Amino acid sequence: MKKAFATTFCALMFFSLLLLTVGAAMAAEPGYERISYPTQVIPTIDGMWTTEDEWTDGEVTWIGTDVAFRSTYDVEMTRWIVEFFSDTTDDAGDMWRFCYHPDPSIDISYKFEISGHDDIKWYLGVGGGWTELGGAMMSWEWANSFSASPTNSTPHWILEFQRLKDVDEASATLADVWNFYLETFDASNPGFHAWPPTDPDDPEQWGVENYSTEPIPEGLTFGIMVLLSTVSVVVGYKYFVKRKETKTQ
Ligand SMILES: [Ca+2]
Ligand SMILES: [Ca+2]
Repeated sequence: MKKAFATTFCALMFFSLLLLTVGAAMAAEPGYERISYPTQVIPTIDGMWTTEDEWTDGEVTWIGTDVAFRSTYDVEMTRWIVEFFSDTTDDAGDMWRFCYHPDPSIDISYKFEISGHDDIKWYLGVGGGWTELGGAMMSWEWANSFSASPTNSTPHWILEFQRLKDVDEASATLADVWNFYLETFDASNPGFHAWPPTDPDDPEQWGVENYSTEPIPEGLTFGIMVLLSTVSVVVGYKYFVKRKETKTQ
């Protein structure tokens, strides 16, 4: 069993190094690298946990204790849920903001701002400036609601969104690894909640959105408050392997 464990650990370390190597393709904020796991349950984009297991296939990334978000990917989509636990008020000035730089090889970014929970604007960024884009967003779908969830029984604001990976009428195709920024704002309780807590106008200060080809390890599916580093994935997998070994004894 020790040999099997050592082999698994070495394999995970090698896999982790691969992730780090791929993730270094574009400059990013140090220490902000997260992982999307393959979609196990295709979510309904309705702005809430539609079923108890809808998002247990995505690892949790926390912004302090106020916000948590998860993501998954598959051949068609990248899919996301954001929960703003401390926002329990409906204000016209509330805002969700997310930005991404889809491909390290091109100088194009996108920014989305949802204000007052019903008005979305999206922007094209080139060389540090933003230009608002008009028209429908055929490749994006989003919804938010004021709901309780399996993670918190107190109703709070929840956002779900998803993006087609390869079909987009107006934006670039997603690379395997890309830079990402997320920010939430509660007008009743102003404060800066962002991942990373950096400049939303500078893609090289955003985090790295990486991926794993393996389903999420069991030990990472619920309630673990970790920053998603490569080390945390290795530790999580060790926990998973240990539990599996215990079950078979
Ligand atoms: Ca849902
Ligand atoms: Ca609010």
